Amino acid sequence: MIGGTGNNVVFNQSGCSPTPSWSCQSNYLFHCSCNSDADCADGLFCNGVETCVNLFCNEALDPCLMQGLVCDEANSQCDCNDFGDCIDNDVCTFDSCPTNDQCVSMTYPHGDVVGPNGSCGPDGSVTQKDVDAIKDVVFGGTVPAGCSILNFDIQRDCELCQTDGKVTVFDWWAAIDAAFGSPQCCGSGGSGSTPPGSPILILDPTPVYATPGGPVIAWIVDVHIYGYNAVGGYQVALDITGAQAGDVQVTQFYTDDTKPTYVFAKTASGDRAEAFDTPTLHMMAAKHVGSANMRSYLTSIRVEPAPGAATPITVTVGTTSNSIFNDPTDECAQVPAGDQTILTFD
Ligand SMILES: [Ca+2]
Ligand SMILES: [Ca+2]
Ligand SMILES: [Ca+2]
Repeated sequence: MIGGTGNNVVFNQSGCSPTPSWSCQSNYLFHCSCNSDADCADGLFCNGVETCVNLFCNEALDPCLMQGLVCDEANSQCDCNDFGDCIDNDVCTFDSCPTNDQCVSMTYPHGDVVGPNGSCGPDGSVTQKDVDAIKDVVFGGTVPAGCSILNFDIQRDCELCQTDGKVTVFDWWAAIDAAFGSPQCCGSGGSGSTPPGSPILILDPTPVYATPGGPVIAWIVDVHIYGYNAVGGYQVALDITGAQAGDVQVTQFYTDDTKPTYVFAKTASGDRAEAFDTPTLHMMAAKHVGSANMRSYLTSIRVEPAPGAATPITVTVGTTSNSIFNDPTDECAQVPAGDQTILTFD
C-alpha cells in the first residue's frame, strides 16, 4: 500500500515498530508500516483483503478471479458471465446464470436439460427432447443457446450420479433412463448391483468380392461380444492401422438388427443406436430400454480402399479401450483393447 490511503500508513522511519524496515525506490527511502490487517484495508471488495505482513501491507487479489467470475464492486459480490461459470458438479441441480449476476442452482428431474421446443433449461419433465439434446452433443452437435456444454454432463462414465466434465454416451444413456421412467440419480433411482462380467470383443471379417472368385474389394467386419452377463448399452470403438493414411476408408458403420444374434434382437423396441464415424474414431453406441436379452452380435463396419488407392493394401482393424458396456442397471465395464483382424485388398 505504498501511497498511503489506509490507516496508520507512514512514509518515514518513525512509524515503524518494533523494527524499522526500509526499501529504496526512485531515490527515496520509503517505509510503509502497519501493525494489523486493518491498517491496510482500503475498503474495496474487488482488490481483495489486504494483510499486514512483517510491517508491510500486502496487496490481495481479485476475490472472484480464481472462481472464474467477474467482480461486482457495487454489490461486493462475484458475478457470473454465463451458465458455465455456475456448474457446481452436482448432477441433481441445473446451474444457470439467468441475469448475468448471481448463479442459480435449481433442483430438477435428472436429465431435464431443455424445454419442449429444445430451448436451454429444465421444464419439469424428461422427454425425448432432453434425450435428443444430449445425444446431439455426444455426437458432435452444439448445445442450445445459453446452455453450457457442462449442463449436459449429468453422469460420470461407468459411475453413477457424478459429473466428469464431459458429455458421452453415459450422459445420453442417463437421459434415456430418465425419459423412460427409470431415472438413475437424484432420489428417484439407484445404482445397479449386477456384476458386469468380463466382456471380450471378437472381430469376424467377411470378404466382399467384385465378382464370384474375383478380387476382394471390401471387408465387412462384424463385432461380437462374449462373457457379459447382460447388456443394457454399449459403445464399440475400433481403429484401423497399417495402411498409408487415406488408403482405406470406412464406408459403412451400422448395426444390422435383423440378425438373429443381435444383442437386443428379441425386444428391439426402445433401442437407440448411433454411429459416430470420423477419420480417427469409428464408434457405435447403443442403448436398450427394457429387459436385457443377451446375444452376441453388436455392430458391423464395411472397409474398402479409397478411390484411386494403389492395391494391394493390408490393414489391421482392432478394438480399442474406448469400448464400454453397461448392464441394465448401468453397472459398466471398459473392455481392454484386444482382438485384431488383418484385412487384405487385392
Ligand atoms: Ca449442478
Ligand atoms: Ca425437459
Ligand atoms: Ca458425463
